[in-house]
Amino acid sequence: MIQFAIEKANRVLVIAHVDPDGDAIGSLTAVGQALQQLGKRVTLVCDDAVPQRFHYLPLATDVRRAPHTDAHYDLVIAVDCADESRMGWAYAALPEPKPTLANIDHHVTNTRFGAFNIIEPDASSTAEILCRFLAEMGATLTRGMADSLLTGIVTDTMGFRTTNVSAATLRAAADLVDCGADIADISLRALHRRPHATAQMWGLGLERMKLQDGLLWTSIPREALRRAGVEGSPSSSGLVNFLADVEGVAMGVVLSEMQDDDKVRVGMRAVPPYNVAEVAVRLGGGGHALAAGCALEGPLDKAEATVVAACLEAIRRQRPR
Ligand SMILES: [Mn+2]
Repeated sequence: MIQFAIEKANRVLVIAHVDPDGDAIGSLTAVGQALQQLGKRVTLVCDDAVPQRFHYLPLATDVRRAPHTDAHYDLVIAVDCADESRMGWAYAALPEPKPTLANIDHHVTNTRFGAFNIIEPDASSTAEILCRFLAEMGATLTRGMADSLLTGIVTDTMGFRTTNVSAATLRAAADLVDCGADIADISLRALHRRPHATAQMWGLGLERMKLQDGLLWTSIPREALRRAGVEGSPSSSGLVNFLADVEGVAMGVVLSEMQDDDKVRVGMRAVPPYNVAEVAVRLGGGGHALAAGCALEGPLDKAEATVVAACLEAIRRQRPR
């Protein structure tokens, strides 16, 4: 039982996935608050920095980029990670033998890599799973935890409009609002406000978009970002959602070169009945039927050719007759 493992543990390491989104950070900080309430020593880690727009969440500015090297952790909890590699160096760099690993996630592609696996593919978000699980752990819901969990639900459901939003999702969200979470404020900060760099990235992406047989995609070179003075690696998730919303589109894709390594980040969205999860998995990534992603080796034009061929093939095969 995972509850027993948590009860027994003194030091707990909680890891959110690389390139974190609102569900990753919301879940990470909610588990952190709950564990602190239970008297545990907690370290929260994510390989990549917490995006500025989530800094209003409790513990968000305490999230580290790497575990403490001198600490002995009794338990590792991965949140919102579809497979082991999504935890990045935070887990890979832990010395052997590694601590017991618990895996809490809602991705249908989850590889069940933990000793404990709480995987609910029907849940809208990892945060939705945690609404129940944190109570089972013995934690009492606080305003801060409610803000974290509602941020996870609101962002992963794009404001309660994805196909996996159920009555259970809305009931869980209602409980969080009852506990004081401000849904309008969270929606504005976590979903709609975006940095200027992100708007610049959209500009570069929209300028380069191409349409073929129901696939609308764009590919953004590192050099273009640099010329435009864009700092860091702005999230492309808003742009890829926008592409998939265009009339007549079956799949939207954004490829972007990372600023700090040679990888090409690929975000994919599908419009029902199309499915991008299988394309992402085939390319070494993962995700959901309607939202998935992967990271490919460069150069950018080679990655683009691979992704475009895989998506066009999937669209042909999945097209309803
Ligand atoms: Mn998620």
